[in-house]
Amino acid sequence: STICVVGLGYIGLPTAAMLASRGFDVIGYDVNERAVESINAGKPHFYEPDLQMLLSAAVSTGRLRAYTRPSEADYFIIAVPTPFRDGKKPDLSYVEAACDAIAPYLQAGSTIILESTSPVGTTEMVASRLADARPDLIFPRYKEASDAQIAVAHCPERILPGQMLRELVSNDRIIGGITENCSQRACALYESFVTGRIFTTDARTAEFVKLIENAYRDVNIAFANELSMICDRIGVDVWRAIELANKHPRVSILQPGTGVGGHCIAVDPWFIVDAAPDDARLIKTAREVNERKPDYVFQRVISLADRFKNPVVSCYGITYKPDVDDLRESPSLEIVRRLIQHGGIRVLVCDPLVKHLPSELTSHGDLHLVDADTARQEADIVAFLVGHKPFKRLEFNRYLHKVVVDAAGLMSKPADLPGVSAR
Ligand code: SAJ
Repeated sequence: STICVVGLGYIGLPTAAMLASRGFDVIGYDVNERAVESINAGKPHFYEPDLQMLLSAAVSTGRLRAYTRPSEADYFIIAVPTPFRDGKKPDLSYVEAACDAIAPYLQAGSTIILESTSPVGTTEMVASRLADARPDLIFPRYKEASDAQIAVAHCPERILPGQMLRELVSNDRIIGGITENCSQRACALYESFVTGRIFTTDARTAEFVKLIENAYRDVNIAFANELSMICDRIGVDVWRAIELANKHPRVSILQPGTGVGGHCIAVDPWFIVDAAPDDARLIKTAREVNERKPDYVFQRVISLADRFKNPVVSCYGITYKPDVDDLRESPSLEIVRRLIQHGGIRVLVCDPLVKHLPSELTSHGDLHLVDADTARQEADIVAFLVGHKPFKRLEFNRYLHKVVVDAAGLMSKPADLPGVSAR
């Protein structure tokens, strides 16, 4: 079969490369010319482990080609952004543009799969928008059995940045068709490469399931972040406390940090709040707790910095989470940004995963990327923001005489090391 992947970003590109490696004929479509060029040269336009290798193989065998226009295919997989604009409304313009772009290329037998995380009702919107554009084809109607020529289904992506290629294949998947037949037709594709289980449902349920997966994580991280702020106040090591609480067979608390970054977990819960503002109280509050956390960490650093005449603050880690190079919506980067804007502070950044600091920061500020030793030697205040693996091997004895804000729990000793429980 031929597959047209619409949107060659963080989800679309790994998906396209993986499908090509499985022998599908894959056409990638993206409006970004630079991304298309780089993909056709076999180079991903972002870092993800093993993607480079998979992509260059897919391109050199001719199984994957990228274009700035779609083309005819048996399957269309839509993987475009679905942002939440200005804290107000879900922005479905990329999905709408994707529909408008592929409509002329549909033919009897085409299956359209929306992978983008979407507010409930979006898959129905996709089906009716395409139906309007192509009155010559028979489209499925929601929950009605029909003799539709076209199938439309939602199959929300679930892959975790950092282990996308493995999760693309091994994760269980949810497929929600406009009709049962749509689900079955989408299933046929996913069955060919997914080793996890595939569950079918209706489109609205599938949309909601994806949203609650990320809201679940957000609420649970908010719980951990709230605990961390309470612990600062009462003088308890939150990391140790959580570790010990998690020894209970039915307790499994997540880790606090500088806040929740990335493009998904900080966005998707708003789709739920937007759909039911009076009822989604816990979900909304969790969002607010997590949104407040970068400011909370920033204020703690500032209150300590104020004790020094010309304070030097060394920030360890600026990515949105440990062990990735991704700076999108990073709460730790936000803290660095605010420290620079505050003025009067020399800010040093140590992040072994980041090659260059964003120009937005280096242009107007005294900001430097340094190694861990320099960061320690120069610092009046050390701020551990992200728990990258290399940081876990730092010699923390050398940091004991520094003023430390440890938002990543790097200096907290595990409770089950012999002897430390008496500390
Ligand atoms: N975080 C914490 N404490 C934790 C876990 C995470 O503070 O215990 C923070 C991270 O540092 C990061 C943010 O939360 O800033 C999100 O990180 P993440 O690893 O939880 O998730 P993402 O955004 O990288 O990917 C999520 C995943 N969703 C779930 O695990 C439910 C992934 O499976 C989805 O495919 C992805 O969102 C998506 O695209 O929706």
